[in-house]
Amino acid sequence: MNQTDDHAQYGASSIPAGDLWFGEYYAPDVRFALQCQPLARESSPYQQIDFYQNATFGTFFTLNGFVQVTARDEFIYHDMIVHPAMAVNPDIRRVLIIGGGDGGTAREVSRYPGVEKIDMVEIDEAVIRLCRRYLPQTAAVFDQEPRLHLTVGNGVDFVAQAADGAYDLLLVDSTDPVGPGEGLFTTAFYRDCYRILSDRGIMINQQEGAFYPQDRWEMQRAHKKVDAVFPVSLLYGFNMPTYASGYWYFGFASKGLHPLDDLQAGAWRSLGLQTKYYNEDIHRASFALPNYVRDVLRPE
Ligand code: AG3
Repeated sequence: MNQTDDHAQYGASSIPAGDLWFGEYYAPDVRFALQCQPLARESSPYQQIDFYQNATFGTFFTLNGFVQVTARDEFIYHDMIVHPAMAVNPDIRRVLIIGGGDGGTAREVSRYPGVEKIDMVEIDEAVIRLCRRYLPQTAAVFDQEPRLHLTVGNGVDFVAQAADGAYDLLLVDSTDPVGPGEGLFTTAFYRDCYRILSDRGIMINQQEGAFYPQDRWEMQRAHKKVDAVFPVSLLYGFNMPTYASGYWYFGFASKGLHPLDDLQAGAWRSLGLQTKYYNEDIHRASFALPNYVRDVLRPE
């Protein structure tokens, strides 16, 4: 199980201070661990939520024992979920974020003056509430951004009810396809995503890792389904120190726009946004996939 070591549950009096470790299993015999101070634990109707503090990575939280956000490396994930699509279509005005209850994705979208509305649907109010309290670095946007409309609800239903062509950009900032994130990895959901996007619309979705068997299998399943619905469907990767193997992927899907052929590098540069991970070279390079990842995606 992915959680704080059994022998080191917080609150247990026998634990010497400073010797508590959060561990996440990447495989039955492989575990990544962070020394931690517990900050909060809550079981919501959807998942178990834990917040911790680590000296190197700062505040971090896990859902069902899987690391979601750390203060130290969240900039990489949030740069990469937002900026590549914005650089391909600088005319994006209407954005829908599904999941992303920590606020990091909304924060990056909110940096674009041309964006007119940011709708966001997060299923778990507890994630939003706890991030507001413990992770203002990502969650402050909820109290600062007038273009943001936050709905606590089911993203699958929201997308099913949205009008055709209602959005220019969909950002699916989900957990893994087990638990509340499951419905966000189905063909029916991707069909609705296609339908509610404008002709120049883009969908970016969290698409797992390729190294460990469980992640690889989930990536393969997700990619197959997106690929069956969208004419353009590619993967791009980024270095994520606190996710399994240190490398993670997003899917780039669209009705026609190509992430490299249609890159508007000059237009994006002229916005003058300061980014700590994303740049034009990273944009291009992130779509280059190692052979073992290509093999994962190749239709049998
Ligand atoms: N969303 C979850 C990314 C996948 C985490 N999975 C894992 N560690 N196995 C992160 C939310 C950031 N806004």
